[in-house]
Amino acid sequence: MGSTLAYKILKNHLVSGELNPGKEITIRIDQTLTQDSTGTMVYLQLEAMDAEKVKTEISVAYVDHNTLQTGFENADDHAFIESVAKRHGIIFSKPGGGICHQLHLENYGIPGKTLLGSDSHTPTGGGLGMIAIGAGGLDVAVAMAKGTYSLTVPKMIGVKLTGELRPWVSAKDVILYVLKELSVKGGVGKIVEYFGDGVKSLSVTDRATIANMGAELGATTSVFPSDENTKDYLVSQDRGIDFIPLSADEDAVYDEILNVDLSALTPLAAMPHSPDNVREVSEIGSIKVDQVAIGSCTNSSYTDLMKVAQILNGRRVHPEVSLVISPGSAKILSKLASNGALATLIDAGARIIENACGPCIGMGQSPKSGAVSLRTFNRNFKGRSGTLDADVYLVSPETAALSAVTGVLTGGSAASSALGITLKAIPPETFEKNVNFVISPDGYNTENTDVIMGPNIKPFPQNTALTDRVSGKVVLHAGDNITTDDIMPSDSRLLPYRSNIPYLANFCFEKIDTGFAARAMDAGQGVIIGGENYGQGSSREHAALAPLYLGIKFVIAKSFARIHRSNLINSGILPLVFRDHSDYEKIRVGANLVIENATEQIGQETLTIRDADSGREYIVMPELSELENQMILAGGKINLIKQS
Ligand code: MIC
Ligand code: SF4
Repeated sequence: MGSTLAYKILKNHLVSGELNPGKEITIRIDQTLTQDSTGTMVYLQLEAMDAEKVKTEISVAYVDHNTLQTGFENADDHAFIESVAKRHGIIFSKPGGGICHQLHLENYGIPGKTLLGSDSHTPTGGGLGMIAIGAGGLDVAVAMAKGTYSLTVPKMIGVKLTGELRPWVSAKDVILYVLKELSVKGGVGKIVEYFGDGVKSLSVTDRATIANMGAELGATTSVFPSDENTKDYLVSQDRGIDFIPLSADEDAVYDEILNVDLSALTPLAAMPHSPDNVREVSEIGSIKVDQVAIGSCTNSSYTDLMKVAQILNGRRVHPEVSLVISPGSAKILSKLASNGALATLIDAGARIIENACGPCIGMGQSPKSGAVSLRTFNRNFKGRSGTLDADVYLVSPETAALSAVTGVLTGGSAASSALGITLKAIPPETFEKNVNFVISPDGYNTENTDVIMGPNIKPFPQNTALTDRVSGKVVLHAGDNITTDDIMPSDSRLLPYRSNIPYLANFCFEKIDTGFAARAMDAGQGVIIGGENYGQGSSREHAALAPLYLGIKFVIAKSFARIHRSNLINSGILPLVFRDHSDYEKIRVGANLVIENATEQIGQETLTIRDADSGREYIVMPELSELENQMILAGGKINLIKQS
C-alpha cells in the first residue's frame, strides 16, 4: 500500500511512536515561527524553561499583529521579543516586513520540512509541501527548546482536484467550496492532502491560500505536492536551491476522498458569521457593500494584488465603499510600487495600509455600525472586525475588487464582461531577498543579551498539580462552535494586553456574556459547559490562560477543536467530552460539580462527575493520551517539564 505525502514527511521526522491514526507520536521540528500577539507568551515560557540556543534549524519571531502603537504596550512587546530572539538565536522580523505566513513562504519555507507555529494559519506552508502545524505557544516554546513536538497521528482526507479553474474563479473559491462540503469541524483530527491533475494548474500562492484556510476546517494541517510550480516559486524568491520534488505514492490510500472538479466551481462567499456558511455569489445577489478589505495571510500575494490592480485600472472605487488594502509583505509592496500597480490602486481610491494583519484581527479599519464588509480574509466570526453588528462576507480578491467598483456584491465572468473588465494572466516576477526588515541573531553574544521587559508584561498564570477531589461551579453554558475569539476577544483595544493575563481575563467571554469574569472570580473554582467544536479558531493560549486565571478547573463539551484542547491541557485544565450528548442540556449554570478520585479517573475511558446538590451523575470521557494524562496530573506542561 502506497503512502500519502503527509505520512512520508511525518515518517522522515519520527522520533518515537507508531505512525498510525490515533497513536501518539513525537516528531522532529525543523522550523518554528511565532508572531507577536502569541509570541510574548511563547518567549516568557521559553525563558521559564531556562532554555538556551534553539534546537531547530530555523526559528523566526515575526511582528505583524500588534503593529498599531497607540500606547507603549505593543512597542514594549516588540522590544521584549527582539531581545529574547537575540538571546536564543532566533531570527527577528521587524514590524512592517509583512504577515508571518506570507513572509515564511517567501523566505524560509522548504518542501519536506516540518514547521510548528504559534498561529493557527501556520499550515499556509503546506502550499510548499511542508508539514506546517499551528499550535499553542507553549508547544512552540518546547519545540524551540527541544526540537520536537508530540501529536496524535491524524487521519487523511484526500482532496482530488481535476480540471482547471475558469476565469474569475480562484483558489479562495476552492477552499470555500471545501469548507462548504466539510464544515468548520470536518477536518478535526485530520490532515487534508491535495492531489490529482488539477494541482498543476495552481501556483504556490494559490495552494497557500487553500492550505491557509484548512485551519478553518479544524484540520491539523493541509499539504500539497512539491512540483515544477514549487520550483518556479522558489526560484522567483531567489531560493531555487531549496527545491525538492515530493508527492504521494500513486497508490496512496486516504481515509476519505473529496472530489473537486475545479472547472465546475463558481465564485463563492462565506456569509456571516462562519467560514463554512458558504453560498454562490450569484445566489446571494447584489447586496449593498460598505467596506471591502483586501489582504491577510490568505489573499495578499503579489498575484492577488496584481489582479486587483488590473480590475481597478482606470476605474474608481464606488463612492459609498471604503476599499482598504494591506499587502502581504514589504517585498510585494515594493514590487507594486516599482511596476506602477500601487499608483493604480491609490488613483482608484484605495486606502493602502501597513503590511500586517490589520483589519483581519480588528487592528483598525472596523466597519461602521451595521455595515456589510467583504473581506478576502479567512474568518468572519461575529464581532471579529471590531464592529459587533457588522456582516462580514469572505470572498476572493477578484470578487472583492469587482464589488469595490460596483458597490454591490459582484462576481464571475458575466458580471465582469458586462462591466467590460477582462483579466489577463499575471506575468511571473522575480523577487530579491529583502533583509532590511530582518535582524539575524548571528553576532550576538546570546548568553549576555539582556531581556527587555516593559511594565505591561506580567508573569503568566500557572496551575498546580491535580488534586484527588476536583470541584467547581458551572459558570457558563455555551453553544456549538464557540471560537477562541468568543473566549478571549482580540481587537485593537485588547491586543495590547496579550502579555498581561490578569488584565485580559476581565474581558474573557465578554462578547457573549459580560458577567462571566466576575461570576468566575466569585465562584473561585469554575466549570464551563460547551457544545460541539468548542474553542475553534485561533491558536491563542490566552483562551486557556485567562480561564485558568479565573479559576476554571474543567470544561465539558460535546467536542473540542484541536489547538484549544491542547492549550487547555498545557494549562492543566481538563477537557472532558460528554458520552451522552443529552447531558449537555441537563447541566445548568450554578450547578456544583465534583470529580472524586480525579487522579485515578482521568486515566480511564470514562469518568464520573457528580452534581453535589442533586446527586445526579454524568459520565464523561477524558480521552487523554499518556503524555496528556501526565500533564494534567502535573498541573500543566511547564510543571511536567520541571519535574523531569
Ligand atoms: C487569528 O487569526 O485569529 C490570529 C490572531 O492570527 C490567531 C493568533 C492570535 O490570537 O494571536 C491565530 O489564528 O492563531
Ligand atoms: Fe494575521 Fe489574520 Fe492571518 Fe491571523 S488570520 S495571521 S490575524 S492575517
